[in-house]
Amino acid sequence: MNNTTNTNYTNFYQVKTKHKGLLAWLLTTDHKRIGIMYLISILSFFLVGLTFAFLMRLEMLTPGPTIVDAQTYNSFFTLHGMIMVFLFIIPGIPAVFGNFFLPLQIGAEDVAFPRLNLFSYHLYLTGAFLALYSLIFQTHIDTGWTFYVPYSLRTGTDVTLPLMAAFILGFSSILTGLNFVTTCHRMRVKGMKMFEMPLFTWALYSTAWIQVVATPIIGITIVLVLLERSFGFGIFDPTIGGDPVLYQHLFWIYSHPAVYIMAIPAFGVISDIIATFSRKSVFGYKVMAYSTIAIAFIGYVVWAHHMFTSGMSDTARTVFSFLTFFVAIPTGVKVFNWVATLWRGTIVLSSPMLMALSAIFLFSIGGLTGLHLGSISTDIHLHDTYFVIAHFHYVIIGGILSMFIAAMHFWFPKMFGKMHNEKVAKIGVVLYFIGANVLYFPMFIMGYMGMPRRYFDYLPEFQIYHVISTVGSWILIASILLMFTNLLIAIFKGKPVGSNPWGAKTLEWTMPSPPPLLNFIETPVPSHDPYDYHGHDERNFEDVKYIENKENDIINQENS
Ligand code: HEM
Ligand SMILES: [Cu+2]
Repeated sequence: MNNTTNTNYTNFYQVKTKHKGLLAWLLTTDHKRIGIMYLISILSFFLVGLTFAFLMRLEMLTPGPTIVDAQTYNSFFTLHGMIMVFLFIIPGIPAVFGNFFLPLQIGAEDVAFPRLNLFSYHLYLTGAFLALYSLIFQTHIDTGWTFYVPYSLRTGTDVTLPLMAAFILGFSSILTGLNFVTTCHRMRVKGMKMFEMPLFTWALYSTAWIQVVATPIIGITIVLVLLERSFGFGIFDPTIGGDPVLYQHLFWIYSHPAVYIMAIPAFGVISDIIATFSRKSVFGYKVMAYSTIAIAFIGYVVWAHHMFTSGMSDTARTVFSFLTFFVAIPTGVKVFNWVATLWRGTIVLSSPMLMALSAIFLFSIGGLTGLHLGSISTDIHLHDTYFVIAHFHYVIIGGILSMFIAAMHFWFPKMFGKMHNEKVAKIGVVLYFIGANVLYFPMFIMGYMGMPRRYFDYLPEFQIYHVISTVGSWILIASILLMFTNLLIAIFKGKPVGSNPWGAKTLEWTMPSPPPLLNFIETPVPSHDPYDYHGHDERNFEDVKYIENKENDIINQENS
């Protein structure tokens, strides 16, 4: 393999379009640039959400007011939850790494609808700025990220702008989903079958269907809340004949499938990383692809497990409890097949691999404690306590944010043509693992003892757990900032690398780093095993003269 440096051809950073400077980015239709723009935007909002997380944990160091009053604390968890869910983790892996790598993994020159893709990003930015405007200039929303009625109909804080922001962000998600479904069906290189796409691509495909089918429901629900607030139609408000439980059904009919919009892409990243650093193809590839689809499907029919204390009938609760246990089967298949892939593999403990291994462990704790909440008898005791907070943060921090960070480290050399300091990255991963457990495990105990969520005050017997948890939040946040800083430094000072520093075997690693503007100058030859691409194409990209001429032709066409 000839690891040429990346100076011999036009990579997508160097493209000369009719626009200059910032406009060359904001008006680009290149999927790689759109991926990078999402990365910058999403990480900026993640840091805002993280700041609220830090402040919340600081407040919880002592009973009663520590740094803020109760009303401000209500806004902290609402803004933290809203920003983290709608501006970070739902767009998350698909918007950044899906945009950058989906076409590269299937041998395509771009997504099916490049201009629509740019429009989706502009919608994301519009929604984000609406949320930011409300954050800076309006009285901070205090309803919780679930915007439950009737309180969200009555609160004097600003609900309208955050709801409109969520509505617009929903459209960005739907259009991205539409783009990715069509891209997987229509843009695969000639001869590549659906069951020859890597599992990350399968994960994006399944997620895209949830984005398209589930997101409109939260859109409608938000419109109904805004109409009810303005005109009092009596849809949700019980004092005028409305039904607040109807709102909960509509909200969770979207928001439970939405947790799979968050989780499934992370599963795809785990599969590609485990295969790369076990030096093996994924065990049970086809079953893994089917289990991704199965999780997406079953995820539609479990939503009411969030409402076991809402007064539902026993029959309905039993059905939803059973279906919730059912979704554990395809999820268990994934964990089993990841471990089976490791079995007798040649394990390389790189930072992405270390994070993937920690994710399998932490996510399993999150998943298994989901069964405590899925069984009616224990859920009645644990609902709305810190046990729930611990459960979904073990899933989110343990299995999803961790994989967003692992994806940043794994694909960094491909995106930027440079390598980061792996030693610092590994220290970051270990601190992340320790911080996450010290922060969230005490919350399981507090929840079992009855500590309610969303309370800014508590009884003295909970203080020791809150103190430990807050110290954990400092370790976790420090680890995240360490890893981000390490990568930021590497963008400017990292050691240049060739096309495949990890020795990975999916298609994107056969091309130069960063990739050429046009992606594939030579049409790649599809491989039956998506994790066995090294034999084929690599040499084509060394034909620099040919690449440059071809590119200049196209750039001139574009500028003419
Ligand atoms: C990394 C550091 C983080 C820390 C220290 C943290 C801490 C917390 C705490 C303490 C609460 C409970 C507040 C309460 O009920 O009193 C909370 C709620 C929440 N967190 Fe996090 N969190 C973090 C990251 C995240 C991420 C990455 C996400 C999602 C992507 C997230 C989503 C949520 C949501 C949805 C809530 C519920 C908010 C509500 O009750 O309305 N968190 N977080
Ligand atoms: Cu759920």
